[in-house]
Amino acid sequence: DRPVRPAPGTDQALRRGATGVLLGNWTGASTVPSRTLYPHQWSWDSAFVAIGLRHLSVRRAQRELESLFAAQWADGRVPHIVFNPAVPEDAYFPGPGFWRSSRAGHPAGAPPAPETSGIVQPPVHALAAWLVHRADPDRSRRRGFLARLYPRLTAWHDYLLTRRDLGGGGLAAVVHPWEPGTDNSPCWDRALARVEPAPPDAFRRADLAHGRAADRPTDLDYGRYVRLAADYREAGYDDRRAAHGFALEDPCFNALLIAGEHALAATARALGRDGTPHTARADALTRHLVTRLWDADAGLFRARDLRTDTLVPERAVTGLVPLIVPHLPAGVAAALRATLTGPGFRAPATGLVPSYDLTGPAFDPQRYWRGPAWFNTAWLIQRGLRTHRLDTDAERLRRAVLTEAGRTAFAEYVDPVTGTPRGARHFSWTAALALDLLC
Ligand code: 9YW
Repeated sequence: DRPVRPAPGTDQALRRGATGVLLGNWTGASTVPSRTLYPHQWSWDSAFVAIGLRHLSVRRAQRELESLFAAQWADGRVPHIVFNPAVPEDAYFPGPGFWRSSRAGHPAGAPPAPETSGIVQPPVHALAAWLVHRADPDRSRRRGFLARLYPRLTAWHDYLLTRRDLGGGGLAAVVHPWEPGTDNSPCWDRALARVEPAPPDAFRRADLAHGRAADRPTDLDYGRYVRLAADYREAGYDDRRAAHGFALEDPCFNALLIAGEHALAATARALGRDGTPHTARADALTRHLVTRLWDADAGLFRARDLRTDTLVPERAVTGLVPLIVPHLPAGVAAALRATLTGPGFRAPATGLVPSYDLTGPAFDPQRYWRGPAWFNTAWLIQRGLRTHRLDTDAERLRRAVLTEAGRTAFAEYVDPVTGTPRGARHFSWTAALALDLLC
């Protein structure tokens, strides 16, 4: 008997497809975001992947997070890339030879192995660890999963709340456009314009071998990314010594930190400890987020540029992600919902959420974080809509994620106007988060 193939477009076919992507991108200890474009382990990708993997194999989901945290630095930072030593240096730029993390002696304290980058990505990990635990609490307890991860997660958040409170206002700052995970978002344009680009012969882009140039950041962007990263490296990745020519407070990054503190409170309680210090931190962060980043006139949160101490005028999806914060002041969730369903963020062809305001001056439907719709932000926003009991909107977004993930063969991102898939296919977090929304 031949196995019956599920009809395309059904939830069963989607589950099978998503499973195939996650199995195919698993390397034995972690998952690559994409076999072609991103051949190492990325920090927030791993957290999203673990959230999906828990429905296939709780053990693998645990492993995904554990392998990432095995590369944590002594100062608590979790690096944005953990390099696979089996992958050649030229497969991805900037590779281990650029970051040189294992170079002995710098105060940030990178491990001697594996090689990693020196910057960070949004802190989705505490939430992911809690969701992985919840998938099979008995098994989690038997393996001591939460007990082992909890001190590491706490050290990670401590790093962000101390060394990275560069503005002194109680929020964590990002010091490179790769840190918020939204590399070339128009939100970073003004701050980046102040950065002297590295000369073009200082780097060789590996991404263009696998991605269309029109879908990717420009060479000028890359010149500035390289300059900022090299400057940080030369300061020993020491936040007290680094000049940080780029320093901003991103609403998505900080909202995830808040959601993470709530997850740590639950984690502490599950371990028989006191969760209130985490709840207190979440509450304080929520107050700072609203005070420093909420823009009532715009109906969303904005990034704050710490070099000018002003809010960045651009409207991006990252300003809507704080919907995942549970205790927002009255009216904020409703205002975010109104923005989400208004002309700037309702993507006509897909029902997904564009990465940047459709009516904004820098909108580009193809180029990476300057317009295309991404699945991780849609997943976060649908979770946020549920948090605020906006279930009809959440359900609509959930269906859009499932439909678009299946239709595009788990694309990295999608043109929000035409629905054309862009970037990589068989992209891990697209598969993982679709799987999560099916279960
Ligand atoms: C790059 C891996 C990463 C994501 C980021 C995304 C991109 C790396 O890919 O950055 O080479 O530009 O912007 O969010 O974690 O999927």
